[in-house]
Amino acid sequence: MAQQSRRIILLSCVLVAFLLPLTISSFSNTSLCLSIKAATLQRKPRTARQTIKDNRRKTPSGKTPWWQHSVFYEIYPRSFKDSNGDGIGDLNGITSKLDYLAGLGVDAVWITPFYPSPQVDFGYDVSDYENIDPQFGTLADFDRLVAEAHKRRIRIIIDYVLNHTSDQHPFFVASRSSRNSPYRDWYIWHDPKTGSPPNNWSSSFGPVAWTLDGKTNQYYYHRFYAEQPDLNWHNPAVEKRMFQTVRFWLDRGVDGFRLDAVNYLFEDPMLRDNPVQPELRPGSTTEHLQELKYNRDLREVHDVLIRLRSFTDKYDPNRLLIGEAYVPQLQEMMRYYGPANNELQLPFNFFLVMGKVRTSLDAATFRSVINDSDRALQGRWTTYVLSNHDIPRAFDRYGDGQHNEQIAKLLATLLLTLRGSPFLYYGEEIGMMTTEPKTIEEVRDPVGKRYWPANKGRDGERTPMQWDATSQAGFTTGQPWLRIPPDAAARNVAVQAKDASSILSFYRQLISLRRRSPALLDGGYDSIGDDPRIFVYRRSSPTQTMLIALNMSGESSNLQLNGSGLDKASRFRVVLSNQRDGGQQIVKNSLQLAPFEAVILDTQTTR
Ligand SMILES: [Ca+2]
Ligand SMILES: [Ca+2]
Repeated sequence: MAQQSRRIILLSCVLVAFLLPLTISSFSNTSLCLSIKAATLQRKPRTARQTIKDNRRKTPSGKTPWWQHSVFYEIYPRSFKDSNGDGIGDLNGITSKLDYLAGLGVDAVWITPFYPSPQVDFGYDVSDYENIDPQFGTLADFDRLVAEAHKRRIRIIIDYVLNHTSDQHPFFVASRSSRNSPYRDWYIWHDPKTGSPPNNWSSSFGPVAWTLDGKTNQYYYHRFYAEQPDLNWHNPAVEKRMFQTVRFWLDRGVDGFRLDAVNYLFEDPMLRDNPVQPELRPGSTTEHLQELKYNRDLREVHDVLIRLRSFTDKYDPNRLLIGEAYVPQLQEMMRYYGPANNELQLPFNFFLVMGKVRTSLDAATFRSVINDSDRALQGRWTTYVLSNHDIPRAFDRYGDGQHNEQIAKLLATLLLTLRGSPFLYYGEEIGMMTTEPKTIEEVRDPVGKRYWPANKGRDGERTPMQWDATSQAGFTTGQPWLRIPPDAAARNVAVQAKDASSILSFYRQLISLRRRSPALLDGGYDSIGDDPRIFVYRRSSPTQTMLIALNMSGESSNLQLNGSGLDKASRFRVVLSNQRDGGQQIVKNSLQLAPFEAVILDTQTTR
């Protein structure tokens, strides 16, 4: 669950706050009978049987970690491929498509949560961290997925929700059963303040972050839904137990973790009120009515991340930690690398999906955001993301309705040639569109059900993968959990695989080019010039220089190649373009770019 979408729904939270109180039903009191897995966890022997051998490349500066050369691909498992006809995608479905992913050139797959869950927040409310929800398969299916992926040199990243559990997790069931429960202090409980919540903290999902539990007459804290109580990370037992789960999955061969909402792990123990700043920004919604001074990005978060990194490094330094922390400033993102680069290897960089650049295909805006990002990084490695399970697809956000195919290829060029690891979102490679539900009856995302019609939820960007032109797009033989988008008969993998000019073929060419280009893999980044229509940048390694020019306008525009400190090379070879045949054309001085043309020029061979 991403903070960005949490922000999006805030307005609707305000709207419905008075109509639909976020109360929770009372749960059964049989909690003491439940077994707590903490005490019974069996540690599996550590094994390297499933890991991929270190395949780091040599670079002049030494070995480069695998994730720095990897193309990542996010899979929303519910929507990728259904293997058993129940209409819901599953782990065996993913396994059946590994050859496709290998053919595309994907190096690592991030799978969003598949754990047992009441699905209040579609899997981000976990009721058992060491199992698979039956609708997605079994642990044996997971092991097979890892083994088959590794055979194809594809790494597996799983989602890990550290901030909160489901309210049906045995830890919370025990915690709420009694003030004297040994698990009471695993969550954040507090007495009412003269009949009111303990402080003014708001929830991302609307309005109040505290819910009163009638049985014990105390409030518990939940940054998100009331059904997602926050764990108390001040309690060392919580950290110990959650790290055990990390080991559980490392032992199963996972190559890394994407840590959900990781900047919310800690709260001020004194529970001080957040400063209220109604003027914080125009159009403010509940979250922005207060500065999250006492419940976001606290120093203690970094202490845990240092210990977690040490934990995974000790296990195997090739395992990766990626963190989801939507933060408003680049400087805050930088803190997640750690004071000695000893926290996350890859804090997510969301600055291409925040603010003006999120919807505006504009050269000056992209140049500014990417330059700022590159400056702040000071050489550290980053990620770039244009779409994910919480954000309407880039295809629609930037498409002008006339040149969408070319724009999709231009965006692909950007994503795969920047200095950072690209994260593709499933279906992006065929230009899948955001298809919102038309009626509330069609809505499946709990967010959309709760806040319709002010917020239609995130079903639109989670529609089933479009594999072929059959009636259910090859996604399922049954009834799909979400309607297949109407364009699936024409826009699908099977059709595009046969078409050399398709978006899919373009992604394949780009990924293949990136794989064999030292400049695109490891080179430095410099933005060039200030053309209002063409975003130009250079990627340079000691042995190769590539020039990337993206015409982000609907007008034909002239790219000046000489002068302007562009490059000393006088001749350039067009390696790849979304609108002309690459590979042969040699250009000098200048190049006329078609509307939304993207070109990659090689200056290596023509010096
Ligand atoms: Ca299924
Ligand atoms: Ca928390």
